[in-house]
Formats: sequence, structure tokens, C-alpha cells
Amino acid sequence: MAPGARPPNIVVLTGAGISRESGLHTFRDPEGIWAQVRIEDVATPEAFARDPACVQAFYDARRMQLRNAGVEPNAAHRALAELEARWPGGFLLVTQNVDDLHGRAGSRRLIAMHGELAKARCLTCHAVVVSPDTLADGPACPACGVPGRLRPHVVWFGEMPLEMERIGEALSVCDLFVSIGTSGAVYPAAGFVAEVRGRAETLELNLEPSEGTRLFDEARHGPATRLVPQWVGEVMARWR
Ligand code: BV8
Repeated sequence: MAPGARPPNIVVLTGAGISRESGLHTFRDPEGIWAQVRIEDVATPEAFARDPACVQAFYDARRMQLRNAGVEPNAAHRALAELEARWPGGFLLVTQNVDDLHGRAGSRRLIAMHGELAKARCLTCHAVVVSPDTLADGPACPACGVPGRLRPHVVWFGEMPLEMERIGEALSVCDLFVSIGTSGAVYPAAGFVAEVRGRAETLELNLEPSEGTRLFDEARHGPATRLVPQWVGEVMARWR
């Protein structure tokens, strides 16, 4: 982007690392979720068909953790919401996270491409509703009243992520792509940087180098609550 031109269109991608300092576990860190349970047992349609009670219990536990006191947005979530509110150019935040911390921090131009723990989807009427606290006991769908047909509104492995067309449109006009708190292990999200590099500036903000770190023009490593507010301050100063 030539300096002094229009403010760049920004796309931010986040992963579980941005919520780590809010007390939520990541997936692939040593004490992460996939060290406790296997993806094949809890995060695929086949697992749900084979043992729905096990899958529902896995998501019920994470939903309850999210709803209990003490899990709050952190300085990184808040900095992104502030940037969105003040940014004069295009802005889209795409999260892989199923927690609700970006929304609670005030982000509105937000796509939760892997779904949301706080929502459930009815297998009978296909409504997406606010999820009851637990789905394990087969609550009735608030929309159609049929019991025992609600699943987590979460994208499992082998399922198509949500709003991919809207994400593709934003990536096609993106001038600045910033990846925050993601290992770059899961596609298609991990492929976004390859889609934009060469025509957009690309920046990685992560605790440690991700699997795709060499695809970024710049990579900064450290905790999100330090790196994200610092970067937001820089980009706002550059375009004030
Ligand atoms: C699909 C919901 C096709 C569940 C999740 C190539 C192309 C396309 C697909 C594939 C492909 N190759 C393989 C696939 C299949 C698969 C895939 O990618 N597999 C991987 C394992 C190889 N992809 C899929 O199945 C996707 N679907 O492709 O559909 C299709 C086509 C047509 C029709 C139908 C279907 C669906 C993927 C979505 C799966 N669902 N989540 C749940 O949450 O329970 S994915 C899961 O991984 C989470 O969403 C998570 O967000 C995501 C990525 O993980 P990260 O967020 O990056 O978390 P991770 O722990 O890995 O990393 C955390 C990072 O943070 C670390 O780097 C760490 O250093 C850093 N960190 C830690 N602390 C901090 C920090 N950073 C900053 N500050 C800190 N304090």
C-alpha cells in the first residue's frame, strides 16, 4: 500500500491463542484440549452419530466453562474491537474460536467460521438457536418444540466452515492480513495467508512460530495481550 493512499482493508484471523489469557485452553498446546480428548471421539459427525452423549458432554462442559464467572474478554479482544470501531477502511474479524469473547468485547464485523458454543442447531427444523446450558438431556428445540434434536452449532472436522463466501470476498480485497493466536494447523483457515500473500501485507502475532510462519511478511512472537494492543496502536498511528 503506497503511504498516504486510502486506509487499507484489514482482515484479522484469530485462533484459540487469543483466548488463552482469558483462561480458556488452546487445542494443540501441551495442556491443550486435544491432549485430553481425541478429535475423532468428539469433533466429527461420525463421533456424534456413534456416541452423541459423549460429544454432547464434551461441548456441554466447554459451554458451562464459558458461561461461568471469570472467563472474560482480554486486552487483545478489546484492542481488536476498538480498532474496528475507529478504522476508516474495510475491516473483518474472522475467528476460528467457538467462544463468545470477541462479541462480548464489542466486535461486530465478526464471522465465527467454526460456529459458536453459545448456539445450538436443530436437526429437525434446522433453526440456529441460543443453546440451553446442556444438550445432553435432550432439551426441546425452542423453535419447533421437538425434543432431543439439538446439536452444538459448531463446525466439526469434515464439515464446511460457515460464511466461506463472505470470507473469500473480504480476502479478495484485503490489503493487510493479520493472523493472531493460531497454530496454522487447520484448513481452510490456515490457507488464508497463502491466498493473500504477495498482494496484501501479512503479519503473524503468536506466542510461537505457527506452521505457516514462513508465509508471513512479518512475524512477532509473544502473548496476544501484549502484541495485539501494541500492533493496534501502531496501525492507528500510521493512519491517524
Ligand atoms: C473442511 C470446532 C471440507 C470444534 C474446529 C485442506 C483443505 C481443506 C480441509 C483440509 C485440508 N487438509 C485437511 C483438511 C481437513 C480438516 C483439517 O484441516 N484437518 C487438519 C487437522 C489437518 N479441515 C476440516 O475438516 C474443515 N472442514 O475442510 O470441510 C468440506 C468441503 C466441502 C464440503 C464439506 C466439507 C473444518 C475444520 C473445522 C474443525 N473445527 N473447531 C471445536 O472447537 O471443538 S477446528 C479447531 O482447530 C478449533 O476451531 C481451533 O480454533 C482450530 C485451529 O486451532 P487453533 O485455534 O489454531 O488452536 P491451536 O491450539 O492449534 O493453536 C493455538 C496457537 O495459539 C498456538 O500456535 C500457540 O502458540 C498460540 N498461543 C498460545 N497461547 C497464546 C498464543 N498466542 C498468543 N498469545 C497467547 N497467550
